[in-house]
Amino acid sequence: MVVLTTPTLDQIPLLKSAKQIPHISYVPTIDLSKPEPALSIVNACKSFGFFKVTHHGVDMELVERLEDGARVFFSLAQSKKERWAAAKAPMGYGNKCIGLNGDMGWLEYLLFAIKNSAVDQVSMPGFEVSSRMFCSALNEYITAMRNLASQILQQIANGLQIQTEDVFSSLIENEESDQILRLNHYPPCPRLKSGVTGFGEHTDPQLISILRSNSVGGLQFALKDGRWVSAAPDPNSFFVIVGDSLQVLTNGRFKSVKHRVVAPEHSSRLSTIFFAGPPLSQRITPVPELMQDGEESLYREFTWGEYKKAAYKSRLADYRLGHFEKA
Ligand code: GA4
Repeated sequence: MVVLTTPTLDQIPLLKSAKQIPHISYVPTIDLSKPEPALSIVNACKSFGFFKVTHHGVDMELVERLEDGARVFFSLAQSKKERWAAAKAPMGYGNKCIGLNGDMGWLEYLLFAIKNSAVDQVSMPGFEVSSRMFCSALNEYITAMRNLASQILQQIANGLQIQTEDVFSSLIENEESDQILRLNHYPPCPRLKSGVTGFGEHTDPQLISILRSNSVGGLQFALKDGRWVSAAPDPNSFFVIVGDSLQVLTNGRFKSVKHRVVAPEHSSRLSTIFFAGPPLSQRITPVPELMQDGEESLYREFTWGEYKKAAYKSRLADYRLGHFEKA
């Protein structure tokens, strides 16, 4: 029998000086309905490693359906939710424990591996009736996120003046592409402590991640100078986050951005993140068309599968690309 021990609040770390984190006065915002967003996207990736997209064409009714399903799931009895935990780790339901190496945060979540563009078998004990509807919302949402991610990656190739427009997007459009959908629920945190870590600082290993939340804030980004800023929630937009793999594919022209979430004090934060990764066998190496004469790769060659394996051996805040940098 698997015995699950749930960490208590006093085991969750506090974010240093989280209270003083100012709101970022300017979030780079890309209106996808306007012509030629490529250069603005590339500039945002270079200067910030994140940006927001508006007029993205994603059906907000679908977003609501997914959020409703998530709310129903997270309000199930703890014992029911945990029946969908250990057997699938690191996928499935998780409560306060993040990854496999002792990281903890003030949240519960669902992680879905995506196989052939759809969630890998959702069979949730105790959630059978709602799970069919939830599953179709999940799959429709995944399709929408994949299309959005492809569109953004194509614009990135255009903005970098790479002739092969699909050089990045083709990596995530393959049936074998390794993608994850994550639903995070941050319950209001008892006011015993403030600045409790919801999800600790980290960079995402994939190419890009697309994050949407309800109207409860908490998301923070590290700027280039190391200062942390809070991003006001914007339920109608999507945040796009540069991941480690895109850093390597651009030979460091883009940097993956550190981000984290501070636990909410009064209301529940719900967020959904789509992580766009390539097939496991894909070599992650700088795009030749981007390299200037005599420019060498800053990284040793590796496949996405190798990077992912190394990521799962690391702690959340580790600088994972360090192992793959050339001396
Ligand atoms: C960070 C990005 C995604 O949420 C995630 C995370 C994964 C997990 O929660 O299982 C990891 C983390 C993330 C990077 C390092 C390892 C793996 C937790 C952790 C400590 C799903 C992913 O792909 O990498």
